[in-house]
Amino acid sequence: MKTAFDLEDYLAAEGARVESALARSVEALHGRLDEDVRLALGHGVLSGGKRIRPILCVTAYRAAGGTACDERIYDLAASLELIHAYSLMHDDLPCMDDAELRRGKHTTHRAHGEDLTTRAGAALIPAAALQAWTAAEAMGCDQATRARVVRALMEAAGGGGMVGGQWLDLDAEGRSLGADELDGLHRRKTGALLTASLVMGAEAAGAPPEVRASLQGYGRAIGLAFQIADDILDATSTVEALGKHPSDAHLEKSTYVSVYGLAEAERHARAQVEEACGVLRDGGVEAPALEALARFVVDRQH
Ligand code: GRG
Repeated sequence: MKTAFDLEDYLAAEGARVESALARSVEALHGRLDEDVRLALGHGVLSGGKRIRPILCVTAYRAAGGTACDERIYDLAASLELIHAYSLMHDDLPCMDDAELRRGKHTTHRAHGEDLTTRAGAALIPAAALQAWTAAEAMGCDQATRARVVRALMEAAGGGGMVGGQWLDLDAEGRSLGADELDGLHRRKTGALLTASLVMGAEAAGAPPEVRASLQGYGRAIGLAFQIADDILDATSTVEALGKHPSDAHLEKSTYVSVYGLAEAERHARAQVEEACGVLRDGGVEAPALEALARFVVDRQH
């Protein structure tokens, strides 16, 4: 059904521009990595996915008044996806989740081997930081802004963010977590990079502090909603529909569904979406695309 804001068209159009940026990122590494490492890297980066983090970044950039609509903002946004791709490649390795399927395809180590996947994932981290810096420079951001953009990305990827959250997650396998522990873990593991997507867009647009804060608050709320929705899908969907195996239930992890039950987890996710939209309105950020994306986070089917 068509609504005032056509999210389906938006996701298709923005997703296509993100795909082009990612292809440029992989191409730019030609000659800078062994070719077999670059091919494994290309597998991890270019094998699909919703591309929600770069799409959020570009959308936040526009909502904050950014006007560049050429390749440069997509190159900046794609740096987030390079970090996300590395995290999935490493997360799927035998020493972590030992997954065979991701996005309906063989995981990168199944296709290219553990050795190349480990190296390709590691190569993506500095590549992402450099790409964020170079793209922000090409957009005309001054040095202080460029530093804040790269810092937002690396802080979200690091020990206080995604890596730290993953650490807690690995540590918690086979153990029951309380609600606060679960929130703390996922605010880092999943929420930090999603929040950075909004912050990087705001920084690149030169947003005033109150707009930046509002976008950051929106990011925190949808970050949690995203993980709750992930856990709900994990519990209610199929390997075929999700395109990934194994599920967290198989790995005996605490999830929002195991801690809250299905109905309460759904209510919790929707409350986060309402909070995200409220934070935007309170900050005077009028962005139908961000409101639609917040709803997509919990309504998605994979
Ligand atoms: C060695 C401790 C240590 C860390 C290394 C592996 C790693 C860093 C981090 C893993 C973080 C991780 C797996 C987070 C999952 C976040 C998440 C909900 C992923 C699914 O994201 P989607 O739905 O995936 O956006 P698509 O396929 O659409 O891109």
